[in-house]
Amino acid sequence: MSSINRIANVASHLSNSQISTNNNASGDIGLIGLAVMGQNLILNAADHGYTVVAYNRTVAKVDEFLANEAKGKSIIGAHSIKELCANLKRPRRIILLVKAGSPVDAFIEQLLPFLEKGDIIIDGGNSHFPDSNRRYAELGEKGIYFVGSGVSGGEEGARYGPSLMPGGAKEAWPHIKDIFQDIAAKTDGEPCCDWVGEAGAGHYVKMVHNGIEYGDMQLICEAYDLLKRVGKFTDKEIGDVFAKWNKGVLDSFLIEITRDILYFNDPTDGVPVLEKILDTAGQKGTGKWTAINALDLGMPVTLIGEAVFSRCLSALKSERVRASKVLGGPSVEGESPITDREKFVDDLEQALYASKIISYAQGFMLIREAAKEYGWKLNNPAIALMWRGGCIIRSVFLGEITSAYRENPDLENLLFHPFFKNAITKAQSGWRASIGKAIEYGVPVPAFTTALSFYDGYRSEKLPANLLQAQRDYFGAHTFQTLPGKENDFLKGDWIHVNWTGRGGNISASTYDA
Ligand code: NBP
Repeated sequence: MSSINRIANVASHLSNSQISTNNNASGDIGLIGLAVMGQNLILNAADHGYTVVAYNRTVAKVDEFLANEAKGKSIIGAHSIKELCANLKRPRRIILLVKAGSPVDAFIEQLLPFLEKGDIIIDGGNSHFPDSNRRYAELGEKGIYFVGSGVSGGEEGARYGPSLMPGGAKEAWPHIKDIFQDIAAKTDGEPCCDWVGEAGAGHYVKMVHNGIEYGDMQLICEAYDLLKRVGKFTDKEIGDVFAKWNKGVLDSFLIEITRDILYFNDPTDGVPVLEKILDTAGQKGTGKWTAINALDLGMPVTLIGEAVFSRCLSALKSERVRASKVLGGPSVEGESPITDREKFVDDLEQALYASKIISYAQGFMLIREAAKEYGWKLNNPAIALMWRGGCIIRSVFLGEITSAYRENPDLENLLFHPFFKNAITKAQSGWRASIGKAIEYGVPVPAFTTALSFYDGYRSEKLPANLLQAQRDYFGAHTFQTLPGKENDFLKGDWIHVNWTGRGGNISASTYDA
């Protein structure tokens, strides 16, 4: 038997004439990593007429795949890296869909002896963007084009149309554009995939996507908690609320699956499965990366930060159980205090919507700052469009964001766009009322409240940071600047230190921006 197990082969329909076919290889694209994402992406590409060469570290999985899911499709199994490379048209295009971290570097090392200048390595895993920056630079020196591509949409997305966020060596884009856009999700006929930007920009944007996903999920959880603990709604009733919301401004994948989760009962006793799940959340780190990067760049991405911390708090289950026995505070025992259930639900919808607007505004603020910091030219309308379909945060709402950035790609802040400015103005009373109820009855809503505090802070011409500066100067001689026109003989110079106590000296600390 040939070492290459060819199941079928269809003529490549790649329209890109730049792809040289000077060897006899028939593989349009190679893929390493036959776990859930890799297998489904291969099947997706094969459905679109591409011939895919598949390889996996545990080689037995190649044969298993070929004998089952891949049977009869334009998929070639390779049993070594050498075979994989030998079966690819030039420039070779190889996608890695393996566990992020050292496995990616290990495969790059293994691939290099079999690659030629101009070949393309695409990392489709959830890699941290600094790793992608490094790989882009290292491979660039060797004449290999590196693309770090965010892939979102889970198993089903990979199979039928994910959101793809490629960035890295721009020279690679003409060679992968057709296949990427063919296999990506489509929204109103447009592919949810476009070139993001340089170096690790694709993985950066995927990281922010995941951070926003954390935020959206936390907001939904807070709405559920309020409906349950204050409204005393049953799971079925909460499911009905989400079903209604999914027909309005909140129409999105996450609202839709939440509805389905709330309706899902254990067949053995009819009790909602949700009520049997331990309330400690896990995380794989992309939300944390986003929050850390926001701190590094000095951007107030507060909602994602709260969403990450909420998961951390949830993980302290045994401590919370002990605290619940000793720490007092308001709670609703017995009947719900809510008399107008319809208004309660409508207010909550507005709270969710307004908080979500803030979260996306913060996410795009971070992307804007990253572009400045890392010297990337990022395509904001394309980013919004890529998130519009195929991925976990897909929603109707992202269509509005796409339009806003198409109108003005350099929009300073989403909140300045008339659509979002009006939406948040309209949502405000319900947003504040919902938070008021949560505080009154002792239900934690960190994402709702941080969103509102950000909004109130962002729209404040004056914040109490004057006092903060005074405190810093008082104890550390950190100096301060005065408001325009307030300089005088006592307060003079660019950076001023005051001897607040009469005991300190006149030496100031070096200034710095925090
Ligand atoms: P996994 O993240 O579970 O990775 C499985 C693959 O990695 C297998 O091919 C496995 O080979 C290989 N692998 C591992 Br594990 N350790 C390795 C090592 N030390 N050296 C070489 N190969 C190694 O698969 P996945 O869930 O399909 O995800 C693939 C990538 O896509 C990941 O980066 C993930 O974060 C990302 N992603 C996943 C999703 C999702 O919904 N699952 C969504 C979006 C992105 P083996 O078969 O020999 O063990």
